[in-house]
Amino acid sequence: MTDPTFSLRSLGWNDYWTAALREVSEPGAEPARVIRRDRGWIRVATDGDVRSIEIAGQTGELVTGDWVAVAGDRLLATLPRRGVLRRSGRGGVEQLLAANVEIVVLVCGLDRPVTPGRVHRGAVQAWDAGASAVVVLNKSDLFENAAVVAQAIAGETPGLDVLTVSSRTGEGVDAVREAIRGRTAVLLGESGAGKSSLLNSLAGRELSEEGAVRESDSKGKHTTVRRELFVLPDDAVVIDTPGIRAFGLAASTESVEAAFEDIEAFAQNCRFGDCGHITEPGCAVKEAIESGSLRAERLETYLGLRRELQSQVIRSSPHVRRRRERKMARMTREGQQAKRGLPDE
Ligand SMILES: Nc1nc2c(ncn2[C@@H]2O[C@H](COP(=O)(O)OP(=O)(O)OP(=O)(O)O)[C@@H](O)[C@H]2O)c(=O)[nH]1
Ligand SMILES: [Mg+2]
Ligand SMILES: [Zn+2]
Repeated sequence: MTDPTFSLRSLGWNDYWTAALREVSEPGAEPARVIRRDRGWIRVATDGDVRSIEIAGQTGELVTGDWVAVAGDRLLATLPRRGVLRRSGRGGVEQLLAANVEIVVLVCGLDRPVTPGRVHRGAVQAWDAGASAVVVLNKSDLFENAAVVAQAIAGETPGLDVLTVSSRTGEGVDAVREAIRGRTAVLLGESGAGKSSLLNSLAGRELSEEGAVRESDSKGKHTTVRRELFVLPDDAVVIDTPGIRAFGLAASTESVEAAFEDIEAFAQNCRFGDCGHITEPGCAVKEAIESGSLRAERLETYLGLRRELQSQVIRSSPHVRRRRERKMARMTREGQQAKRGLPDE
C-alpha cells in the first residue's frame, strides 16, 4: 500500500516550527515529521511526500512525532522538542513513546475494570510531557452503566474530562474529535481497550488494524506493534500505540504533585515540612480526610504513585542512587542547621 501524502500544516506544522527550523538553516533543509520509527530507519512525511530515511546509530532517541530537517534521504537535524511522552519499562529503563504531543487520550475498555490509579498515572505521564489528558471510556455499547463508571472516574480525577464512547456504534466519538481538533494526540491504554478502533472510528475508515480480545478475560492480543502517526481529515494528528501491559511511571515528582494540587495545598499546613501523611502528628492531610474535604482513596493513589516514583528512582541507576543519597545527606544537614538556628552556607 502506498502512503497517502500530507501538507505540512495537516501534520501539525506551525509558526513555532518555522522558527525552530530557521535555527537549523542548512542549505536544502526540508522539514519532515517522523510518522514511524523502525530499527535503523525512520519513516517521515514531508510537504507532499513520504520517505524512509536511514538513521544508522546516530540518533537513537528519535521517536514518532519528532520534527526533523532532512535533505533528500539524509537526516540533518532533529528540531528541539516541545515535550516528550515517556514511560519507564523493565528495570526502570526509560522509554520515549512520542514527541511533540499536545493531548493524551487515555483509552479504557469498559469490558474490564477501570482503575482510577491507572488513569492517574496516564494523566501524570501526559502532564510530564507538557500535554493535556482526556479519559475515554470505550465500548459503552457493551455496558449499560457506562455513565455511572464515568461519574466515578470523573470524581476520582478532578480536572480531567471523561468521555463515554463506543468506537463500534460511533456514539460519543464526535466529542473525542472535538477534544483533539487542531492538535497532536496520542492514544494510550491497555491492549484490547480499543485504541485502533477509536482511531478508525475517528477517521471513518480503517487506518490501523484492530484485533479481537480473548473471551475469557477481555485481554487484548497486542495487535498494534509499533507507534505510528496518522493524519485525520478533520485537522488532527493521532499517534496509535501498542497496548502496554504493565505501565511504569516515568515522570517527575513535580508532575505527580501538580496532579494532586489539592493534597499539596492541605500539606502546606502539616506540622512537619516533610510530613509523609501517614502517621505523623499534626497532619493536615489526614485532618482533611477526617473532616470529609478529601477522599481517603485519593490520598492512597497519591501515596502509591509517590512510593512507586521513589522506588523507581532508587532502582534506576547507581548514579541516581548516589545523587539521592547526597541529597538526603544535604537535607539532613540543612535540617540540623535549621534546628540550631545557623544561617545557610
Ligand atoms: N463492542 C465493542 N467492541 C469494541 C469497541 N472498540 C473496540 N472494540 C473491539 O475490541 C477489540 C480490540 O480493539 P483494538 O482497537 O484492536 O484494541 P487496541 O487498544 O488497539 O489493542 P492493541 O493494538 O493490542 O493495543 C476488537 O475486537 C474491537 O473490535 C467498542 O466500542 N465496542
Ligand atoms: Mg491497536
Ligand atoms: Zn501531612
